[in-house]
Amino acid sequence: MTPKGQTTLPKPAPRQFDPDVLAREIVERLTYRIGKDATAAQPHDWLHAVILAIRDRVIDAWIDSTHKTYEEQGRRVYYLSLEFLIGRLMRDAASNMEMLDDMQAALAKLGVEIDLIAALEPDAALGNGGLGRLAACFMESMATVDVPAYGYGIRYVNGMFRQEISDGWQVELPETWLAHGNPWEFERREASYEIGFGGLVDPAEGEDSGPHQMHWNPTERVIATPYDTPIAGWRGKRINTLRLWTAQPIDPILLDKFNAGDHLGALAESNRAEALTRVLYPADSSSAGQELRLRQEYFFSSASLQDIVRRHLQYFGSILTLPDKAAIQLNDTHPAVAVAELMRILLDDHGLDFDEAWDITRRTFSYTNHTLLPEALESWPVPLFERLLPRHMQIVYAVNSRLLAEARRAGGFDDQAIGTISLIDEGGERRVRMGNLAFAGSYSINGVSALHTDLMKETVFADLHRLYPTRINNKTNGVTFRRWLMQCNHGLFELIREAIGDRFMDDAEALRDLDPFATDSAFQEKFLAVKRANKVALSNLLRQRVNARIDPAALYDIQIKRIHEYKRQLLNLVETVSLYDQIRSHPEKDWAPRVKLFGGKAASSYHNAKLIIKLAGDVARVVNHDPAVQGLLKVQFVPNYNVSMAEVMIPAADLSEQISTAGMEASGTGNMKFAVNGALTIGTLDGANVEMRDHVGGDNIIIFGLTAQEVNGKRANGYVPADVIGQSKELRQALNAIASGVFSPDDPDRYKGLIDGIQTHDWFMVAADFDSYSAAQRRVDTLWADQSLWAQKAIYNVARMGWFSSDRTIREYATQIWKVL
Ligand code: 26Q
Repeated sequence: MTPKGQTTLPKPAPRQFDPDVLAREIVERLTYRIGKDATAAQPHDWLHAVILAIRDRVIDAWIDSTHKTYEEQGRRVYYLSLEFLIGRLMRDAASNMEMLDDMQAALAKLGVEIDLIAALEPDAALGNGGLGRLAACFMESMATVDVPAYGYGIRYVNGMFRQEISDGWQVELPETWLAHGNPWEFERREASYEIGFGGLVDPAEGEDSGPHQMHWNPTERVIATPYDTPIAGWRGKRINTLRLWTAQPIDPILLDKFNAGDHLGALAESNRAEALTRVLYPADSSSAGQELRLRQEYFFSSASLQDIVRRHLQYFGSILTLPDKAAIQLNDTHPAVAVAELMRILLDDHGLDFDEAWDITRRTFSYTNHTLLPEALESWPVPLFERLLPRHMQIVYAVNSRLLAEARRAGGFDDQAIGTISLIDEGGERRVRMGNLAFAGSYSINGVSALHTDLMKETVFADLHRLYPTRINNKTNGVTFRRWLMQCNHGLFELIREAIGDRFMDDAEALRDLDPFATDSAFQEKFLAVKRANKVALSNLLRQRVNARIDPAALYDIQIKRIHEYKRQLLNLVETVSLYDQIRSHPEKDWAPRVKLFGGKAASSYHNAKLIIKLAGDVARVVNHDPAVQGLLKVQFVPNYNVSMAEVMIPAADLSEQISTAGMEASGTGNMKFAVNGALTIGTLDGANVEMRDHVGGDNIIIFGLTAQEVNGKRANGYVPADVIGQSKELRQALNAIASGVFSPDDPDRYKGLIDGIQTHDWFMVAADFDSYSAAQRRVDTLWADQSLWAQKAIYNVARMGWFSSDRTIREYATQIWKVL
């Protein structure tokens, strides 16, 4: 590579921003890259050509960013995540490069409709839900606030499955997002690494080998090859890299086996390697402990660590300065094995002594926790861990003995406390606790909302927190306002600009300037008109997709997120059934016309979640066919909810359902997206809802239900759901209707088990919160009748949500954890 400043090659001419120039660039790419002329081009070809035209401009800025990072010689951030839920990139990149309007004009000159081709871009759905989407928002915000950062992950061939609904049941189908190629990515074969599994460990030989230096001889080796995607920050200020690894067999045809006639054996080896990066594991109700998942975690952690160390040595020469130049953020425990991998590299490859290696490791890593659910905390059976990663198992034991000795020295930790601090869970089958490993190996451990962070200190990490009281800190989540306001809600974006100018485009907190407009009736009307247009757009899409007819005049009440019992789609459905009952009993009351929309995927093995989807469809069928509630209540399950669907549904929402059992949703981020788009939230005091209430004001959010503390108290003090059910006629009727087969005449017992769970233990407090939720919904009805007041509250939400920009979150990480700004 030619170092900067000594280049003798001519630089490309600076690109112009002009529709005519752009149109020419698009046609050039169509001709010379795709090999077609404008008359032969199919819509997909146009999309490809447009992406290449945008990409080339991104690349100019990418190269500049790389030079800048190099010259600054500063600390870099490495964001390790098994998930990046990016969605589409075309509009995002064009908008951030400030060429979206010109692109639209250029395409118009060519007779191509930008919206039509934009819809052809597949979603990059390399994630399950909130955690993966947060990583995507963070990548964009890190580029925006000028943090030199690399995202590291896996290039899954099959990301999140496509959900079809067949006879009301979820069916999972593979999504082939790479079928037409991926014009955003660059293969970097020169940056490949070898990754080992299994085998034996011997003491290292050689005179100057340290006592901790070992030689690991894996039986199985695969190659990790990266694909780089540029991520453009707002106004193209900085372009960072998302580096995703793919697995390949060492020798694609294993010549010796092949020559020996064992063709199948050779292919089996190759399939085994490629299987590593084939599928994204679904977030399940529990961490199942699948061997392939641990292989994925190690594969990507090792490749990323080798890459980070290689880059560090290339730039800075000495491994000892790694913590000054690299901040590695672990997105949950999924990459926690990286802690042991860095130790292995320091001990075995660089010959450091143990304390020195541990000191470097603990100054390099920081860890974000995203869940308190005990069943979702990752742990691996010791025998599996040991067989796959024998050297790492030794390191875990060695770290553990020091950790426990430290706790004993500190005093105040009885055997039980020592047991919870240990990296090994000794209750039953011995398991490696990845949360404790990540905690022990990090200088910072953060939760994702104020409440969640407090609960971390009191529950899962109580004893580790006592031992290391300064490590846990809070970083409340945020979302990127470029994608989740400016791009997805063009109408609202323009309305805001017209009112308060452009400042909010660079500083989301400037949305506050909108506050005085909340009580301005002319502005309220414009706001409602924008909302109405967004509802019409959603209505049209749903007519086209699922042949649903939903009236844009009705209140759009939306719950979209992964299907999980703690998120309580079931509470919403039980309330829907109860409302249906009440409307039929009292048709004379002036009910607010409502459309209840549900969307979300269930993990394929999560029985109750799949049953909840089926129930939504069953309730929809009955309600939507009953003339008694025509025009007053409609229910629709929207299939295959994904990032692109969210971009249409969120701007169209009047009411956002954020109704998890208090204490169980770490943060939520959909809650934030709805509120900045002018929906009112009906929600519990859970996750970031608590802080949203503080920001938008208690009058502008509808809060109901038990607090986390009350949930805890009830669970501890022998809560009897039957008592609550006995006291609520509405609840009793709704539960009985569902359990007795009113909505499932073809299989009357279908929901017996589901409802039985509420009647017997009600772990998720559906019965306990029902009356409070139902009353809150009736307050919503009353408020809806006053459209001016409704608009006022909605506008206050838009004006006061600026703090929830992921730019703010990233600045906090950058200044308080990574120390890079
Ligand atoms: C673990 C082991 C094996 C297989 C899969 C998994 C796995 C995968 C994904 C476990 C969990 C996840 C995803 C978790 C997640 O999305 N958590 C959400 O993170 C958001 C961002 O912080 C929060 O807003 C949500 O509250 C939290 O639920």
